[in-house]
Amino acid sequence: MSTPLENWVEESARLTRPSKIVWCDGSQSEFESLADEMLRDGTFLDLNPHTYPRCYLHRSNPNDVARTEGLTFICSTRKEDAGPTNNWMAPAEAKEKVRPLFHAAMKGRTMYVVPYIMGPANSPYSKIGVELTDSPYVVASMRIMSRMGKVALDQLGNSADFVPGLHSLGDLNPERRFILHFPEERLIWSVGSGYGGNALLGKKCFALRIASWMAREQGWMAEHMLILGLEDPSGKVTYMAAAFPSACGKTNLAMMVSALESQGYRVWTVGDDIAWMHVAADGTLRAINPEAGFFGVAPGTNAKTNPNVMAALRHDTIFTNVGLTSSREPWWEGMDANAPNGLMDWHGKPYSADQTAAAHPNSRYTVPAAQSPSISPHWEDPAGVPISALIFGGRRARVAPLVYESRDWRHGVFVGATMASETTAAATGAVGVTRRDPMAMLPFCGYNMADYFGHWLAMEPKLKNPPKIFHVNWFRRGADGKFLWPGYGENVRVLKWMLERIEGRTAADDTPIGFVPTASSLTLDGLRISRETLAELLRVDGGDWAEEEKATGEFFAKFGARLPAAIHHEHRALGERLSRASVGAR
Ligand code: OXD
Ligand code: MN
Repeated sequence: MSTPLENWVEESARLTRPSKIVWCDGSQSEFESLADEMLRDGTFLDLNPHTYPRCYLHRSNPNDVARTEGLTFICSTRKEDAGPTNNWMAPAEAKEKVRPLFHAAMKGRTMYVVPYIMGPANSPYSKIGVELTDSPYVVASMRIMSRMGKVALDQLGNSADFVPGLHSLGDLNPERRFILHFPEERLIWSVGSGYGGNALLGKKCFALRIASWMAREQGWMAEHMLILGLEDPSGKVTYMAAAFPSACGKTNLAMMVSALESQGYRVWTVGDDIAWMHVAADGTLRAINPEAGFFGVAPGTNAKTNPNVMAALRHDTIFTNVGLTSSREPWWEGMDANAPNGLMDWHGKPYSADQTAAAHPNSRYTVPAAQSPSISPHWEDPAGVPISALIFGGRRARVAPLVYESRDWRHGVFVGATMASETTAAATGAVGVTRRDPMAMLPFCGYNMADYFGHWLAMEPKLKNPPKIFHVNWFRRGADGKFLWPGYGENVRVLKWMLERIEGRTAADDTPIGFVPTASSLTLDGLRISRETLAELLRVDGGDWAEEEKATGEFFAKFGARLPAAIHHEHRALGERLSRASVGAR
């Protein structure tokens, strides 16, 4: 008798017609033979074996360098279940349209069967997926990003309890590229792209889009959040999870080297992108990192912005679309001041200084999480880590202060739902376009976001001590357009304030938007920051917030009657607090 997995592999092979089927075991020797094959056909280039042992460079097709949100669909039976912020296709229509693209797509190629676990092996919170792919680069990347191979197959046994994902590079033509999610069947189809977020199906497709749907049904949370532990001088570690839209420094925060290390405050990394959070029997919220590696943006990464990852990626790392130096080392903008002589760009052409970039702005490193010096001793704890704070953040030149604490869980959900980030013209410091990105889940929520807010609200009664919810903004600018806050390792000062709020040990001002630190409650010793700068960082501007309140109302209107009443209520309450404060100020 064949197993459900064998049946599906067979059915998919009938459709895609590979010349060979290989079941991956995840071993080092399997990886080495895949790497050799990729070195032979040019998919991989080897890097300097002395300075970057067992590291490879992959150059993708130039039309395939990023997630393609416009080609990403939620295929729920009812359109309203996908909601106004997702692309939608009816399941039957989607299959009819995309099945022909899979037809004989693997002819002359190998189909790899890639079983994987999202989450630590043997955790009750982990889940199994199986990806069928014709890309050896995807196989090699999945081996870093998940617990892949025999370990997953052993855990699965004969069960049908896995998320199937069918992936083919197709012809890499964006006209024939589709990333489809069938949440009711828990099925993923991806064709026409080899890029990480489109092709490593465990990551955004399963661990966020499909998992968010499952999490709502099953009463847990699948979030686009890093997880870190803040150690205090007594050795106690408090865990926090944080959601930021892209380009807000999530990986850097998760892997931060603390500026307060001499005072005994240190940051441990549990995860840099995704958190699966469950309510444990004791009523605490426990988080696991479903991934096993970091798929991080390379440009801007250097010894100052992220020393831990710079140390991690010196061996056993795959680089994608970065530059290559004459000594066969990876290079990208922001790694050091000047491009070295003899540099090749990400296309493999000699780099010249009048070019915009040697590395693609979305070039990446794929590195095992365990290689980071900051990795938490508990990062693979099957029970997860207990979460005491949830943090939302965005890039706001104005409006949001450095940090504030929500009044309670419900207000915190509202704060997450109103999250936004700006594109700024950095050179002039001009304020750019604000993109609403609730909980940083806009591109990743597998269902109607109004229901998603409802799900967040519904978690509260299940939690004995709901985590405090904070909002941060490292990106506020002064009148001269310059950033007011130094960021990076100094952000630990803000985490320390949160810790003291959690422990009820520090002061805050009660403002219309929530609790903002008093000027003396932040630990600022060793940091040169003027009283005026600090005041500006913490200022809640009535005019800016009145505009913000209006803009969030317009965003919420998209969801119509499906928006939970509690979100309306919080929106109204904010408006009332703001008008009371402005009357008081007159
Ligand atoms: C993202 C990523 O795009 O993590 O958010 O790659
Ligand atoms: Mn992400």
